[in-house]
Amino acid sequence: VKRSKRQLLAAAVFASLSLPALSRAGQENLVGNGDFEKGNDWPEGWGRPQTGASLEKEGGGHFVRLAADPGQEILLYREVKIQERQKAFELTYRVRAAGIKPGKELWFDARVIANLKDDSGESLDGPPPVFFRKDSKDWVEKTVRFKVPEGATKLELIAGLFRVEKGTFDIDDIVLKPIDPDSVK
Ligand SMILES: [Ca+2]
Repeated sequence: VKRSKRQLLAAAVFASLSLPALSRAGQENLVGNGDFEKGNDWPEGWGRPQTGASLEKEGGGHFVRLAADPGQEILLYREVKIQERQKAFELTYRVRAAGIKPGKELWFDARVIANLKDDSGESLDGPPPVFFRKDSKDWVEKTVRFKVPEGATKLELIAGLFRVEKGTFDIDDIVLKPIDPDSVK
C-alpha cells in the first residue's frame, strides 16, 4: 500500500510539473518576441516608430510605451502568414491606456487591430478593433477570438495611437495562436 501511494504521489507531481510545459508547447505564439523581452533599447523583431515609442521596464519585465504626438500615427506593426490549416485564432495582449485625449475623428484613439487579407492585399472580414478613448486605469488583458475567412493568407496586427492629442498606450504580452474554429461562435 505504501509503495503504491508513493507511486501515485510521484505520478501526481510529474503531472503537475509536465502539464504546463505541454500546454505551452501546444500554444506556440505566432508573434515572436510578443512579450518584448528580447532586445536592448528596442525589442527584436519589431519595427520602431519614428517618434513616441520606447521600451520600458516594470516589475522585472519590459513593455512598449507609445506616447502621443498630435496628428501622428504611432504604431506597432506585425505581419503573420496564415497557414492553410489555421482556421481560427485567439489573440491576447495586455494594454494600459493613460491620459488619452482622442483626436477629431472616431478612430483617432488608442486601438489594436487585426486585419485579415488575401493574396492580392484585399481586406476580408476580421474581428472588430479594440479601442480606448480614455484611461484603462491599469493594465487590462484583452482576448479576441475569430475565424479565418475564406481566402485569407495574411494577418496584419496593428497596435497604437492613431492621431490622438494626448496620452500613452502601453502594450505587452501579445500572443497569437491557432485554435479550433468550432470553439469560436
Ligand atoms: Ca514583457
